[in-house]
Amino acid sequence: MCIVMLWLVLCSVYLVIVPVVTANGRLPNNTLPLHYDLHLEATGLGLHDYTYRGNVSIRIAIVSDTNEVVLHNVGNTLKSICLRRCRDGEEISHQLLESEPASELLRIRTDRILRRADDQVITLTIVFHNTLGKDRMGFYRTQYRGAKRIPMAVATTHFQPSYARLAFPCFDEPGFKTTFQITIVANGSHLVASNAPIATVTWLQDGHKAVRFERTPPMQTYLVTFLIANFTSVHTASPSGVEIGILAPPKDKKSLQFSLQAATTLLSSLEEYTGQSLGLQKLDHVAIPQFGNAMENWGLVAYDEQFLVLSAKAHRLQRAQAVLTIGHETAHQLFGNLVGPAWWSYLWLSEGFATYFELLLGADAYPDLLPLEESFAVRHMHPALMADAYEQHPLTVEPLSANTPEIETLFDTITYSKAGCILRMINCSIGEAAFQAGVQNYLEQHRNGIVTPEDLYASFFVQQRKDTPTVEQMFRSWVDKPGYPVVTVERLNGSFVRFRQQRYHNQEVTTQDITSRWFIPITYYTNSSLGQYEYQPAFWMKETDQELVIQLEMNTRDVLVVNPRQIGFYRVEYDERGWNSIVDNLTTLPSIMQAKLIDDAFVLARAGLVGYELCLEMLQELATSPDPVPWLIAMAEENIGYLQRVLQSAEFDRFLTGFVGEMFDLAGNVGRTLLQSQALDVAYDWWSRLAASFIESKRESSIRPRACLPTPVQEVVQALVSPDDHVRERLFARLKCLPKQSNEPSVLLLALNRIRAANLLTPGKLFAVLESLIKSDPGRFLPPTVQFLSSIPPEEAGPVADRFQRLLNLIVHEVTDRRQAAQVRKLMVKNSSILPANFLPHASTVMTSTISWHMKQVPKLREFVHDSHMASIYEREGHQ
Ligand SMILES: *[C@@H]1O[C@H](CO)[C@@H](O)[C@H](O)[C@H]1NC(C)=O
Ligand SMILES: *[C@@H]1O[C@H](CO)[C@@H](O)[C@H](O)[C@H]1NC(C)=O
Ligand SMILES: *[C@@H]1O[C@H](CO)[C@@H](O)[C@H](O)[C@H]1NC(C)=O
Ligand SMILES: *[C@@H]1O[C@H](CO)[C@@H](O)[C@H](O)[C@H]1NC(C)=O
Ligand SMILES: *[C@@H]1O[C@H](CO)[C@@H](O)[C@H](O)[C@H]1NC(C)=O
Ligand SMILES: *[C@@H]1O[C@H](CO)[C@@H](O)[C@H](O)[C@H]1NC(C)=O
Ligand SMILES: *[C@@H]1O[C@H](CO)[C@@H](O)[C@H](O)[C@H]1NC(C)=O
Ligand SMILES: CC(=O)N[C@H]1CO[C@H](CO)[C@@H](O)[C@@H]1O
Ligand SMILES: CC(=O)N[C@H]1CO[C@H](CO)[C@@H](O)[C@@H]1O
Ligand SMILES: [Zn+2]
Repeated sequence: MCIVMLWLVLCSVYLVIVPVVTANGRLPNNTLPLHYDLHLEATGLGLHDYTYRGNVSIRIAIVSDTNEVVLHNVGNTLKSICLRRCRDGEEISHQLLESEPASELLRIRTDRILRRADDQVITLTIVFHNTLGKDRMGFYRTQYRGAKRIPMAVATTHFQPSYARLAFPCFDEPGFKTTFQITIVANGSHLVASNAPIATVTWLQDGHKAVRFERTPPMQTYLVTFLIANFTSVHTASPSGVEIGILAPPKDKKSLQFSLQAATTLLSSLEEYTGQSLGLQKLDHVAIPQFGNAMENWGLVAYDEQFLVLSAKAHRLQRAQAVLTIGHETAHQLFGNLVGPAWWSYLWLSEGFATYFELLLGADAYPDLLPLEESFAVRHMHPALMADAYEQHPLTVEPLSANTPEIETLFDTITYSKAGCILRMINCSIGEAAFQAGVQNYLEQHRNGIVTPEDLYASFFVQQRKDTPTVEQMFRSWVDKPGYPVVTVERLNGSFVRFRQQRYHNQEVTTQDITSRWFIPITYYTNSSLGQYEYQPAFWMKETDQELVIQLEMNTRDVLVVNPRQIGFYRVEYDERGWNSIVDNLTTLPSIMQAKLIDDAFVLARAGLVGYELCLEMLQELATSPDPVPWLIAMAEENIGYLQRVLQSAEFDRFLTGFVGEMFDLAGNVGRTLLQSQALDVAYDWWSRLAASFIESKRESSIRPRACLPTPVQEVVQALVSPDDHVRERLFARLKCLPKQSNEPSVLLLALNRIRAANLLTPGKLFAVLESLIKSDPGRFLPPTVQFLSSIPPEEAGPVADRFQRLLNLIVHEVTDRRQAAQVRKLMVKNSSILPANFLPHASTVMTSTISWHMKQVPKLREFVHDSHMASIYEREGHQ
């Protein structure tokens, strides 16, 4: 049934141009949504009635003649569908072709052809109803404890990437930008909010109210949001006149000042850098119980409570995390919301800029809390180089089909951190002025529009020297293919140096790529060059240069460090003389250089390109003047952690304990910087791991290992299924500090089995959790993971074969002994039907070569450790 309305209002066509991106599962391009009127009623929320009713009326332009209108719908029960010509209200009869959960599509076939010339714009009105679920997708409910610990319900949304279709029928693809006029009917005593400011509130006779919001700017469906909760709020106006609000449960009212101030400062800083206004008169940030992370919903950003609710005594680490998260989401209001990627293939355009700006803005406003260079190195450069060493994906993923689980895998370290690193590399290569101008131009040109990477490239106008690549060439070189190079530096006579490039590989399980080459900005440090080439490249290696001999500004006796400031996205390998002079002078170099050098050394050692003695020598040097930045890098699980697992030597553990002790001495004083606090955290972790055998030392009294109480299975289950990374990390830390011989692996196994039995996580998410578990401490968590995987039947792993393969790939690289290798091989043989044909032989080669490497290296390293004074320092102090 159709209700006749004012059809003549707003029937004009104003087209957003949709680029032609076709791939599997995408919506057809002969219709184009222009505007939504969305009306939702959720009046029972305070009364344990979680149903909601809605109607949506979508104005749709006919781009080319068609007899179908296709959009998304999942889980909404449809009561009526009505199609009308906008111009005169003529009803268009139709039938429903498809509304199956599997396809997620709602396909409406019209009885006559819809004509572009004649019909122009039609209105599709759908009346539906649904229930607020609890699984943090779509329009869902959560709760917090109010006065007297009474549970209070909150209705909110999580739509990215494709869950708007769970809340209401819509064209749920990021290439469509439409305006939204939203009305929400709720209990009169609830706070109701959405993307836009409130336009009118109408009190209804039954004690409910209808809140009508202003029309939004053109925006994507994944950014739509609504909130119904009994929340409190604090507000302030930004210098540019935007009303900033923090919304939270009433009990938190006193703890919102820090985030209110941060949100205001960070927004001003962003507006100043970009020269762009927000496009909305208000920007609210809302603390949602158990949200897990944060989501940049336009004008009403959602956060887990920990990022907005900070008591006066909040730890620096929590404040830093809050600043970074608010900065990230604020940056998204321009990068992603105002200017949006046309398809998930270009997700890096929004996540890369948000990552870049979270630190740029954070360091600008809170320089003591977040030193820019060091924070970038620890937070982004190190993890991105680690992740990108495995065969994964390029930044631009094309083609990419409309498959939600596949799209979700793109929210990873590559899309966030690598993209942030590449943007920073280009900023430093072309200079801040040119970069900022390009960014401003990009936003200005595409305000309210959608973009592809080409649009970004075309926004830069840089006067190039003949021997440098264009900005587009720079970007494409790093964006269109996965991986990165290792640059080999060989000192020739005098100041001549030979540079070579080749792709860095982590002993790949899949094919070896020996042909990829990059445009590489070469920066360097020598004493004679007076800092000239530390940020801006001295020269470029081209994609055609496999090898290049160049004269640098340096004396024969100078130390040469290439990529000294960690700006280039590559690793550097030196010749023996180069490494030696670096080791001899290591402590005279700034800590950011030390960190890069030690990271490269460890990673190259793991790939067999240099010996581990080099790393140990460097550690020994660093121990004489410890600094948190190189420390954090050296102690990473992938670096020293790997070596410790391979060696399995009490003597090495003693050596490490000496090193950890030095770190405590450094970080033990008060007035710590953020990085020092983090370093101390890592030191605690190592201490508890190593402590088992040395606990009787005299340091014991001053350095207590963390409380390590046995964890009940139910708690492990809850932490594992939590969407919050921090909750999981805390669990891992707790599991890690239990003594190895305790029953802890079986607690983990029991928990994993329970998760599987009750289907608490999709197999894809479960594999992702297992991945993070292994990464956090392979020595401890690999065996139970392998044991668990052996019990998973094929039909569960099959549909997420990609993810399964990624997990196996990780496992294969972490195997350190024969017994484990045999178990993993068994797992792969049994599962060969869902693995690529060459996976098994390659994986076996990787494991065999790790083990034979192990046999060769271990005696040498043991000897090194034996002769080292570090172990003896420890002995002396420990037994005084
Ligand atoms: C619409 O999509 C088809 C393929 O599905 C393509 O051939 C055509 O060029 C597209 N048209 C427009 C206007 O984008
Ligand atoms: C909201 O909180 C106020 C004050 O505590 C209370 O009077 C009101 O009933 C609450 N409303 C709902 C819907 O829970
Ligand atoms: C609004 O919610 C409060 C608290 O749950 C409840 O007492 C009241 O009856 C509700 N009002 C209506 C009109 O449903
Ligand atoms: C949706 O329903 C409400 C209440 O019945 C009505 O006032 C409104 O006009 C409807 N909107 C549309 C677009 O049909
Ligand atoms: C951008 O480049 C300039 C040098 O032109 C540098 O001073 C600045 O720190 C760079 N920004 C970032 C975030 O690295
Ligand atoms: C050093 O080597 C470079 C390149 O191999 C050569 O061009 C140069 O003449 C040599 N210089 C000296 C002083 O030997
Ligand atoms: C570094 O260079 C300066 C001048 O350029 C010189 O005075 C100093 O001795 C050099 N230091 C070293 C360690 O070579
Ligand atoms: C710049 C610098 O400090 N260079 C020193 C590096 O170490 C060697 C010894 O190996 C010294 O001779 C250099 O002066
Ligand atoms: C898909 C598949 O073949 N899965 C097998 C993987 O290996 C385990 C045993 O290690 C089998 O139980 C699965 O059936
Ligand atoms: Zn983001």
